[in-house]
Amino acid sequence: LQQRSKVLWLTGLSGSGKSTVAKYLERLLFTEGYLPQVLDGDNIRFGINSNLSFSPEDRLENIRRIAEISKLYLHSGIICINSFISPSREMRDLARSIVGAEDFIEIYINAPIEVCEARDVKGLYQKARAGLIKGFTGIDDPYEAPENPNIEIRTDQMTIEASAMRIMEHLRPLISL
Ligand code: GGZ
Repeated sequence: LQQRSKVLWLTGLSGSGKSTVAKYLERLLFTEGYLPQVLDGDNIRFGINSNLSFSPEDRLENIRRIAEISKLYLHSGIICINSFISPSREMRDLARSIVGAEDFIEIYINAPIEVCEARDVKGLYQKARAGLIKGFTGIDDPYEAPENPNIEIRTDQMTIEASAMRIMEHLRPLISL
């Protein structure tokens, strides 16, 4: 194996670009001969966590399980790229303590709420504004921005490619043997 492993934890609002950056970064890592794995709503919330809602308790349990899964990947040498809102510091601190702080890289995917709402890729902000979704992060549920992320990316000021490349540059010295 050509790599030391890490867990990359992407946090940010719905529509901030987390999953898109995660998938692009996965390709970059793969192209350079590393073994990455993206975890996001598509393979976790529709799979192992399909019994969880968006209540504060269930969001915490969502994050706890993802952190435990990430630890398994970490110990098998696979670079885990996680794309979850993880809206509170408590959740991200829990994830960090499960994974182990030395292997946990917190990445704030930051785009202003107005930008995320204007993108509204899945029409969820519109539904939240209309009251059809309750407790939507950034609308009627809080998002606590990281105070001291390892990396912060402004996706309203940078392309997806440039964002993924910045993360790659930060990561490369940490994972190459
Ligand atoms: C926030 C919600 C909600 C509520 C459904 N609040 O843009 P998306 O669709 O694909 O990303 C959002 C995703 C958030 O799931 P996470 O597992 O990342 O959340 S957390 O870390 O807080 O557990 C959105 C959709 O699910 N979604 N309802 N109420 N996002």
